Amino acid sequence: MKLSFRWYGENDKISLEYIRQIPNMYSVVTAVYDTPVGEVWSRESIARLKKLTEDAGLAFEVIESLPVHEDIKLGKETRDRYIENYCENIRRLSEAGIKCICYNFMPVFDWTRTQLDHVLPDGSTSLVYYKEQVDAVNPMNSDSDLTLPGWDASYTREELSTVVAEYNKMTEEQLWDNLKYFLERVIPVAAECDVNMAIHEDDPCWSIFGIPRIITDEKNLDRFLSLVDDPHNGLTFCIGSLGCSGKNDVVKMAYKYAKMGRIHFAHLRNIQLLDGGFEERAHYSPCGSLDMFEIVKALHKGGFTGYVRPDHGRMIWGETGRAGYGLFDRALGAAYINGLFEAVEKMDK
Ligand SMILES: [Mn+2]
Repeated sequence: MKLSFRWYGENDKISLEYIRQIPNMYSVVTAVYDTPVGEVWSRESIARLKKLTEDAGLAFEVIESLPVHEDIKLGKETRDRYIENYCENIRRLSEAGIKCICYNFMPVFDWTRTQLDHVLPDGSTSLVYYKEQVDAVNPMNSDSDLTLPGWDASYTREELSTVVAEYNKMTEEQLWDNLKYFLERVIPVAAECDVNMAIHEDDPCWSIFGIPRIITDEKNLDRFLSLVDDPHNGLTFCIGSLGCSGKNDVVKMAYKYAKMGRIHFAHLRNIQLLDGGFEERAHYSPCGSLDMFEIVKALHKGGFTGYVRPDHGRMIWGETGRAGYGLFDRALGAAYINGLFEAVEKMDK
């Protein structure tokens, strides 16, 4: 496995120097943040990221994310222009040495949580999702003061209502059609450039506000992989996203998709399942509902050799900053991930 760490570019308060000091750190996972969604990333911006990263002694091989414009997900007539831009971004990133691109196909909301600083019993804080709080929010009601922390602030309340209404009219099958249309045009370009596309599961892995969500479980991941049956059409296997449904057998899926050679990137994080939702927890298995050892063992047994990053961490030791993306707890997670991989690899010998 190639250990990596998400870095939000030059505005990230966590320096590349600090990231490099985490044992076994191989690469950063980053993106161009100066360009609106759907437009082509400039070669200068890509080159700058590459130079900063490589000068710090880290590899520049993974992008998270290359976002998909809403018109593509909605299947609008304007989508072809955005898909052409998307393909151009793949070509440019490939020229710069990128080997893996993470993206998602979640309508509007991306990841959703109800609170970003929930205090855990040990005084650390983490992101949580309580279903009853989500159910109390109506994004269609423009008078409502209620809002959720992950919402895209670039939408006004009215714009949000409009786009949610558009998705409310859409069936899951239509969203599948739009995803297929996108993949059929993008994957051949990725294959030509030898870049692995890695879709991130919906987080959480169920429908919210009546909006379709499809990258949610084993049946749908099977369907996704068969839409374009090419190894470049693969997964970001995010165990925290899949694991928020107790119905997903994450250990089984880890082995199955690794064996198929379709996991290009793994997000490792632990969550505690609750009756009405979940809480993000420390990475160590006993702190949550996921058996991290069994998951890593399954990935290894399946022949996984891709990129791994500690996904969200808690805020600990007084650190402040971007929720889920502090240095300390993610570094602890990285050290734990190193230990698990070392153990399963040596047990094999
Ligand atoms: Mn993830």
